Amino acid sequence: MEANTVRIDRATTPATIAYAPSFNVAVPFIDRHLHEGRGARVAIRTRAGDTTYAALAEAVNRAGNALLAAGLARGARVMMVVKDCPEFVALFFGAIKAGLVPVPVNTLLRAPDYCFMLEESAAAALAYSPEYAAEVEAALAAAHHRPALLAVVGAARQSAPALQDLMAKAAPSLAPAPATAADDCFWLFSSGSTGSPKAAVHRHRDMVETSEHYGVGILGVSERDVAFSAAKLFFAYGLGNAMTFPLWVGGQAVLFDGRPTPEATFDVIAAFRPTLYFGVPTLYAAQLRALAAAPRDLSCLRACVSAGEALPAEICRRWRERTGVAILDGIGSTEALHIFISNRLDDVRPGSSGRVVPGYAARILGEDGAEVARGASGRLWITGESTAARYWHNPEKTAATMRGGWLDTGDTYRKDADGYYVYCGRSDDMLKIGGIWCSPFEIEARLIEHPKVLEAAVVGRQDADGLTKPAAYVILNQAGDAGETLSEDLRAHCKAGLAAYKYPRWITYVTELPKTATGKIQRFKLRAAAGPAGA
Ligand code: 3UK
Repeated sequence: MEANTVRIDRATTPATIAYAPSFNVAVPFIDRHLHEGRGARVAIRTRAGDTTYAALAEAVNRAGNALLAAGLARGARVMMVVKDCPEFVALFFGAIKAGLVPVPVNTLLRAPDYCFMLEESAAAALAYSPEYAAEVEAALAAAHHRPALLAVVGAARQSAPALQDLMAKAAPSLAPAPATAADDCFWLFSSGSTGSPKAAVHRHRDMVETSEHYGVGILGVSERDVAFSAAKLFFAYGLGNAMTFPLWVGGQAVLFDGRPTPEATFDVIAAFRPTLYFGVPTLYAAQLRALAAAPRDLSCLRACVSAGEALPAEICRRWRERTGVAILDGIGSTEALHIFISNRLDDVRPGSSGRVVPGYAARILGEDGAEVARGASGRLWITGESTAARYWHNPEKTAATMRGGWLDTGDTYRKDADGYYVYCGRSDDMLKIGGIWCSPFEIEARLIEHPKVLEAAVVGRQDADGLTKPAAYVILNQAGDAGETLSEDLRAHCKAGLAAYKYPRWITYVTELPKTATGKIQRFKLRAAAGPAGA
């Protein structure tokens, strides 16, 4: 096979995918479209204008050359704190084409998070959008590691040149660095309940596998599709939705750099008329409320997708009733790269994650490690060709989570009599808030930093939409300080020190916390006390 090509046979289920022995994935995602005559076609649309496939391919080359010009060596990491924009795509694929490893990270984080990620990745380059300069530059000042290259995606700053200027000076053509389908390609950080985030190391083939098995196989994405994802590109979910899927089939991506409020997402849909829309349950719930107040025309959509956390059956039903379009709930993960169990266009079962996506296999294991009987719940393990090879520099976590090609999701699931998978909760204390990972330990640590707080415990509680949000139980140094004024202060304190979505929605003042003999907080007791819904 010719270098950097992939042969797909869609007559089989799942599709059969064969890679050339020499394979750099930037070529089939970007350059292939020029050979297939799509150069003049629009690849990316934004409020600022359109980018054709030809312009994108050149931007990819220029970004790759700009990184190489700074002396970056093969395999060096390029950390990206970049909003959704065409330069994100140029940097991501430019790095890959140049033999470097892009590491896009959550743009909602704070300086200490970025400081850790800089040191953990020993990033040789760091690119950031000016919107995040305060947190990123504070992280740079604190970090024990300094990238060789800093670049601002936008106007130059005192501390860093503009990526666009570096790209303008760089050569417009770039030969793909030699690689294979199984070589390291990019990283994505994933949070754990304790300790620091860990970087899942993905391979060149992983984006091809997700695009074929879920993108083409389940969604039927094609050249005619226009994809819009409210979930940003730095999430594995958004990366697939609005970058890899459309670019795989020669379709169009709509990139929106603002905050995905219901109004803003509806305005984007009205302006660009996407065929595919990707959201998270919290946003669908808010959008339903907005639609009840003022109807919007969503007739351009042929499918909606939800992931990140379980979609309550009621939201799924109400969305279809109101819009006429189904929401396909599916479960994916950073480690698997995208969705591996999903509902289908012609088969939506509200309250279920659907069935296994062809190309993946799933097992539900009991405490004894054996598969449970049909209908019983257990721990969900999955396998497929898109799963991360390992966590960076973390052999213990890798060994515990990735075994013989199987991945421990950490989720409890049951499979019903018809083969549909039903989510039953996490096997650990981790929370998903608006589809984004959130560790209760992190919120507790922040609360305890407040001078009035002695101890704190955080658990998930369901709101009126059936969606999980953090609830805090707090012991004060002086019980008399309790009250709504302090609660407001504690929420502000959390928003300032943590990614804003992590603040506790409910604060209850208590005089003791349930603990084990060894002093560990018994979160299950607090969860039981909190109960579901409302309050
Ligand atoms: C939870 C769900 C119930 C579940 C993701 C689509 O969410 C993604 O990746 P993350 O690494 O989190 C993975 C964990 O999130 N989860 C995700 N989707 C669902 N739980 N129903 C769902 N539909 O705990 C899972 O283990 O942030 C989602 C595509 C790519 C992704 N990375």
